[in-house]
Amino acid sequence: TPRVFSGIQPSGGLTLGNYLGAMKRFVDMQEAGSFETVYCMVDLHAITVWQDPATLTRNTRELCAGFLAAGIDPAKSILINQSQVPEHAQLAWVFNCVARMGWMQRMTQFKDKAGKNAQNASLGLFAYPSLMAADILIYHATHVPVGEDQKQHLELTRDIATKFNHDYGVDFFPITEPVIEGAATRVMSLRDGTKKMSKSDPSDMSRINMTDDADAIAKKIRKAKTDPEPLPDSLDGLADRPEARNLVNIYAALDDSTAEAVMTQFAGQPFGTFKPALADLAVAKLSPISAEMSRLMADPAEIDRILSAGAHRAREITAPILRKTFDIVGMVGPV
Ligand code: AQP
Repeated sequence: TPRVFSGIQPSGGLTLGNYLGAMKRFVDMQEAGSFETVYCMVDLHAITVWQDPATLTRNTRELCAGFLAAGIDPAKSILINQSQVPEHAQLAWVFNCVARMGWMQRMTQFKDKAGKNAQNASLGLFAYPSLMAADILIYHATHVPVGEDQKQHLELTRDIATKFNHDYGVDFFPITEPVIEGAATRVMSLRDGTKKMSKSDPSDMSRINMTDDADAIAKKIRKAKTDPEPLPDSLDGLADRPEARNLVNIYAALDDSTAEAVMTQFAGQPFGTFKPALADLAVAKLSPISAEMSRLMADPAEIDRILSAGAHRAREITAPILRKTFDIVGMVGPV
């Protein structure tokens, strides 16, 4: 069976963007059963930007609770924390020697995250896409469900696989396909319809956190930026209204529907009607997940046990692929 890999950083609390753009789709792929699914908390990626150690530990466990609460089943999927499967970082080193500086310099996420003072960004942040390529290819994964924002990194993963295969004259690493589909592959900030919803946005009002209670969710949706016009008659009328479009997309994704269907339901309605309906839907869908997350978080030892078991399963796949890579490169071994 073909294999799917995807990950989420424990760099803050989970947002609705991570849930709709990533986690919910991870669950769908697990349940579809046509892939072997590997899902990862990417703590090594998180530290490309400084993380308070105690907070990182907590965020990693909370993210694991989020995966489980959203429906990832460790009996069906391999669920791991990146640093507990050392082959990811080991393969990343090989890929650092395959990838070119110029490739990394073109990455828009690096430019966005490094900001004006790129000289002061960590070397890890610059090399981030090389580690991401290793995360995927250490499993020989062929399909990677991600949000729109990760498309460029996945193209780089393909470039690294192609160059490795070419440089060593092998057909070893597969060329992966991004899986970007659904109503909410890009959930935007509630304060600015042109910026993506993000864990690290300084404004908490810009995002819905998976741990927000019903009141917080309702308040954030009520205060979400919109324009004064009612919703138009059709989707075309939303073309220049990014904030309105975003709320329609969120509704559609939460309801497992399409933006077209939501427009049919709410055509011509004011936000005074649409926003409370969206808030009710969001609370109905998210509160069972957040309640389950708090239940799981009460027993961190159980979370650690699940992660440890996941790492053992993962290494049955990753250790042989790393050894074969080292053999191809000409490294003496095994130990
Ligand atoms: N707003 C979003 N809409 C749709 N998908 C999103 N993803 C993230 N934000 C949105 C998807 O979530 C997965 C994991 O992302 P990540 O944790 O690796 O980090 P990120 O993309 O950098 O997410 P954040 O929330 O913006 O984190 P920070 O603030 O730390 O950078 C990916 O599949 C991503 O596409």
